[in-house]
Amino acid sequence: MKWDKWGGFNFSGQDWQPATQPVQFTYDRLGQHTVDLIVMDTGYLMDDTECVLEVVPPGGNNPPTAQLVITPTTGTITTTFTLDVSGSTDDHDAIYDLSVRFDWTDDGVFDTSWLNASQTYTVTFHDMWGQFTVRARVMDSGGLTDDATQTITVTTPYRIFLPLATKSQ
Ligand SMILES: [Ca+2]
Ligand SMILES: [Ca+2]
Repeated sequence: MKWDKWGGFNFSGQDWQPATQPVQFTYDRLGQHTVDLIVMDTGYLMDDTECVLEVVPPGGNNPPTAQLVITPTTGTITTTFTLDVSGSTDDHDAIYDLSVRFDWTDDGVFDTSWLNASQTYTVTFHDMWGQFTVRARVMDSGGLTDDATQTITVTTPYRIFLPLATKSQ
């Protein structure tokens, strides 16, 4: 039996130990950690499994406070908007331990995967214009979240003429 407390299925350098022997791990990082286990029988057949544990600070984990800054707040369909959530805070996690995902038009469907909150991201609205609410969801290492939104205005650099049908009487 071998254990990997960091969840990488990396058992190198470990000796097989009897399955009856308990093991103890100490973590120096808060948050969720995956623990892997591989078991071998006397016939050298193996199986593995994993589970997730969470290390919480004394007093428990509190959700982060999300902050979203978009520059500029008004642009055209060729404008590159820069999104910055690095002002978000958490009681125990540093900014690079926080994750963020964006819903560009606040339609309830997030448009990105989880990204590192310490970096800035950009978006361009090529084929949509109007006023949008951009939603950023910030998640701490314990899986707790907070949302921040900002409204931006995207205009077309040219006028749109809708086809006009007149009905003859
Ligand atoms: Ca927290
Ligand atoms: Ca969306």
